[in-house]
Amino acid sequence: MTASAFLSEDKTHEKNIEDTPIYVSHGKRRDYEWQIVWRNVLAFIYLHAATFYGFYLIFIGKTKLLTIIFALLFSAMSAMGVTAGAHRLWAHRAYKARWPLRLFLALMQTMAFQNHIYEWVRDHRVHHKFTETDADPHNAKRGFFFSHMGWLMVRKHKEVFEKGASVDMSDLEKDPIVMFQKKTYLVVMPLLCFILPAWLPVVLWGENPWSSWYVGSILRYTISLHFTWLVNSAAHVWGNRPYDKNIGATDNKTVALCAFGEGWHNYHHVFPWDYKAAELGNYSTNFSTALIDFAAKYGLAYDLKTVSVEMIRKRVARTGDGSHPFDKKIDDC
Ligand code: ST9
Ligand code: ZN
Ligand code: ZN
Repeated sequence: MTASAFLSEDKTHEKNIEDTPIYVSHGKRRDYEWQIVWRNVLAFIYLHAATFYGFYLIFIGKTKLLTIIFALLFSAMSAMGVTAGAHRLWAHRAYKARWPLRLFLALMQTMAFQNHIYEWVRDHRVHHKFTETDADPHNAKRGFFFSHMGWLMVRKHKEVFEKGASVDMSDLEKDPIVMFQKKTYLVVMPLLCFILPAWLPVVLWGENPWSSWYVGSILRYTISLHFTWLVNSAAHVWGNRPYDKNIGATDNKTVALCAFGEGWHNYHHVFPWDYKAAELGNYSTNFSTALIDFAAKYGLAYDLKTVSVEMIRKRVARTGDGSHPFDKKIDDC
């Protein structure tokens, strides 16, 4: 049989190719070809080169200890804005917060420059609703690099827009603090995320401007981004699945430590409304819970939602991978 005869006989195959908008070409899906956003690529190249220079300034002793401590504290505060604020409060409504706490968290979240709350929450809700599908903005099925940071350097998959439109954002539209942050973000964010941390060390303890910029601003920001991104990459690959072995998200203690309690990601995907975003562990692996509990003590946070032990036990027995302490107790009997 000649090749042309073979093709003419294989009508179904031809039809499938024509009818299917997404096809495999040289082992790659066409709709996965990256439409690179060079502005972001260049920004990330600068951030990483400048971060290495920041490390160099530390290693050659050109940076004051106070600046390093300041960078750590600044990272921790901005992380709280993301974890306790954008994530647990605004994306998942896992607790309620009075306006002074919401204002504080919105300021901290602005210091973190991970997009304004509205955009952050929209992407995150879409991630939960369509996890590891084409509609997930950082679909872990597209590889570690894509889910870690690659997704911020390319145009989004069309399914993110199409299916993402079904996500209800009306609660955020009713929050004046969120909408004010959205409106003023392009002015306030650079001031809080880059200018303030570069300026304070210079005026407060006479740091040289180079160290202040490269360590206080840039290095601090880049490391915080990577720690956050680990939740989308590492905690969708490595770790245990004590609550649901059928999903990609994992419980990963290292990520929990780096991301202020957000690494218990298998639990979080199964019970996203729990304000602790974890079942086990203590404050040392979950600073964000410590902050919410502290705020609750003073009435600033309230209606904290969590999950009953019974419900967790049932879920572990039904879909867990056997790594939960409950399973170990059963084994011991
Ligand atoms: C960053 C975010 O790093 C990190 C998030 C991590 C989340 C982790 C979660 C885990 C828990 C928390 C852990 C915290 C730990 C903290 C520890 C710290 C020590 N649904 O986006 P556009 C529509 S950001 C529905 O421009 P393109 C919408 O109409 C880093 N609709 O798409 C939109 O218009 P508008 C810094 C959606 O053109 C329109 O499409 N930031 C959705 O494809 C266009 O949207 C950057 O690097 C949706 N989900 O561009 C900037 N999405 O907004 C990166 C979009 O007007 N971003 N639409 O309503 C960009 O430059 C672009 O977004 C792009 C895509 C190039 C990536
Ligand atoms: Zn996830
Ligand atoms: Zn979440």
